[in-house]
Amino acid sequence: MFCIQCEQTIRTPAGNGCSYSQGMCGKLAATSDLQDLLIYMLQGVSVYAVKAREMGIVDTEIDSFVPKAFFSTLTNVNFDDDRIMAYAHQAAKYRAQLKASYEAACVQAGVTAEQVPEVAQLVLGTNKIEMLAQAPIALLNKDKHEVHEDIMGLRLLCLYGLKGAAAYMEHAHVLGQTDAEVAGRFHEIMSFLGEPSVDADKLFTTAMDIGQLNYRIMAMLDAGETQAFGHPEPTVVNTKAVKGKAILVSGHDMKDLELILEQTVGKGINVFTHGEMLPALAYPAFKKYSHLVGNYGSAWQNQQKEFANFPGAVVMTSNCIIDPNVGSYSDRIFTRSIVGWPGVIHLEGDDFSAVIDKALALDGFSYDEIPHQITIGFARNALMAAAPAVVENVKSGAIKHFFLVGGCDGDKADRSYFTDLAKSTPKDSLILTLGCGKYKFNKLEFGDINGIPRLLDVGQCNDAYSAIQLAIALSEVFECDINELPLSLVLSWFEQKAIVVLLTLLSLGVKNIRTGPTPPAFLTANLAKILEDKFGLRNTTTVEADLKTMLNVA
Ligand code: FSO
Ligand code: SF4
Repeated sequence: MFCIQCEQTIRTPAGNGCSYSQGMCGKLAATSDLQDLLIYMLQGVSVYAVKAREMGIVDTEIDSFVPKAFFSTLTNVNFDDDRIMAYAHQAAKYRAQLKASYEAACVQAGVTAEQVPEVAQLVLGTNKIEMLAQAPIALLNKDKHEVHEDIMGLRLLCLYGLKGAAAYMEHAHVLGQTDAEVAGRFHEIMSFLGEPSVDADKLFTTAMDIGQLNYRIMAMLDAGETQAFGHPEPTVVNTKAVKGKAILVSGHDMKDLELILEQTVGKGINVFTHGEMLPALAYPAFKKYSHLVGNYGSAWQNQQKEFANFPGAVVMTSNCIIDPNVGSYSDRIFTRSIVGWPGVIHLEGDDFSAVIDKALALDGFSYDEIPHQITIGFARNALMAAAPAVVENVKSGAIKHFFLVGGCDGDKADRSYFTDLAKSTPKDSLILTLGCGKYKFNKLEFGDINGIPRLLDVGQCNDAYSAIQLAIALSEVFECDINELPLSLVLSWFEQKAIVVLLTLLSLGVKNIRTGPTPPAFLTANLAKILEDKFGLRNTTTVEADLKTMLNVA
């Protein structure tokens, strides 16, 4: 196995990356190898999707399948070998289908079908033993002794960035948002990455293209969410237990939350959000459900404790899942869509009765905790509505600086940087949050500036789109470049969604972003230097030193 896609990857002087029998996340070598083989097969599908498009053939089912199956290979998404193998076999079927359509179209047009690269030619093994024997051809660093480490780093930056974009494509697709042009571009990049390039310039340009593509995808997702559920509005949310039977919904997929809420009406079950589902509580469409009672718990890395203590059923609609056997709740957690854990019940379709039955059979909370309330819901519209007041306060000098502290959480001790940073920001500054990293400090009291809360939660990690819109709006009002705004971006990265959000920001020309707690292990010192020279991208240092620079830079 070789996997180096997340922040917790194994780092040793001899070489970085999880490469022994098991990754830090618990992913076994066989699962990792099968995931690489799946990616290889998906790249082969994309090769034919590109060829088919040249002949005017577009298959929307396959366009949606490829990013969805790719999503299953992100960190903490799917640990179930059988499911990964099933995706690979489905990819083989789709590839054959596209190949047949392409070749038939060539015959009809009187042209010779083009030769396809090796990545589109593999005859996939029929069982696990055969597939594992094939895995070495798909190993991401298989030619590490032949290529420069910077090239390897750039390839991985592109592949992992595209994974993040694929995840957002699937989130958008669930909400009915697809775009044939976006899918076409996605296939082109997927196909390009299937023939490992040694051209640094081309790889760098591709990384920026992935960032641009993801900007369009985040706009699609924003449209999907707001068209389906309305625009988030500032909302006070309880974060404590409420007496009664209970279901906890985690992950990013609000369509699942809606189905669960509809199917639990009148059943005497309280529904709670968890992790990245917290922002759902701010959408108007969910406010009609009085049994959606609040948020329980915090970010993904605490789930083994929080799910173990939750006396009801748990649904993981997307990342991040970790071993449910540790907290002994594997019999009451359910996975959806691309998520998988061996032995855990996986639900397809729209029927959640298994979850409801489980929740009814469990005790639920026997007590009410004293409520603790937080305010959320400052996505695009709410931010824009607040923008005139914000502008006034900037003009009067009451607001001097904006901090965007976004991204993921994790359990490393040095992530306390983000709590310390938030606590140390000056009282005349606003803090925007997004992603699950906010749980480090979102229950603290930050006060307000002339009625504007100092802590404004924009939403999930994909709601970076809303934050970008606010920055663009402010730069228009103040007639300056985004980089001239008194705005500092600090990203706590963990996995591939954060990588693609970073690529999007860089591709939009946003400079001086800080990332932490540690740099991606696949970025070599050379690449980090290039990104610093070109974009001012740098790693977090100490809160004190960073704050000084951030406030001066403005
Ligand atoms: Fe967190 Fe996990 Fe949203 Fe990520 S739940 S870590 S960036 O998958 O998706 O913020
Ligand atoms: Fe290691 Fe992260 Fe890959 Fe898991 S996802 S194997 S922890 S690099």
